[in-house]
Amino acid sequence: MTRRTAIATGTAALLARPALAQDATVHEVQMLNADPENPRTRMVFLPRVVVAQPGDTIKFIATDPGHNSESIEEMMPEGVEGWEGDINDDVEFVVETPGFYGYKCTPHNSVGMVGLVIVQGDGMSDNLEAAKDVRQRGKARQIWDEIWEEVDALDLA
Ligand SMILES: [Cu+2]
Repeated sequence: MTRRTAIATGTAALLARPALAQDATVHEVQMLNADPENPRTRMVFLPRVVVAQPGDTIKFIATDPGHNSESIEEMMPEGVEGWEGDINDDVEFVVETPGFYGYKCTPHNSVGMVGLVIVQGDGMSDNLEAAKDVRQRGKARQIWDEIWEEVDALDLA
């Protein structure tokens, strides 16, 4: 039993917290050397676009070796510090703030191993233009163009 659970037991005011945690979703994103459905597409996060709610967890899984997940500083909602996973390690991040969260695999950014988490809620679009305006290079630029097209096609209202 965790300390928080122990404290919450029998304390009515704190019982809302475990209930919230129960509703939260864990979104798994695999770090892969190739897309299983399209093996010619190398170095991918799968799925590369995740739509989440505040309180959800994004779990990056080191399915294949040689990858990590690191948030892109200029592509975080205001006030969000982000995350930096080590190579070959799973990393989890709990999203609290609505907005657009761009991230990359540090060694494979230039070959387009990037992804996006969208957290719905008030103020969601506040950093959308700023995230889109970040200058991308190489294959990453092409992949971000595809991702933003995907975002435009989603009904996120
Ligand atoms: Cu990688």
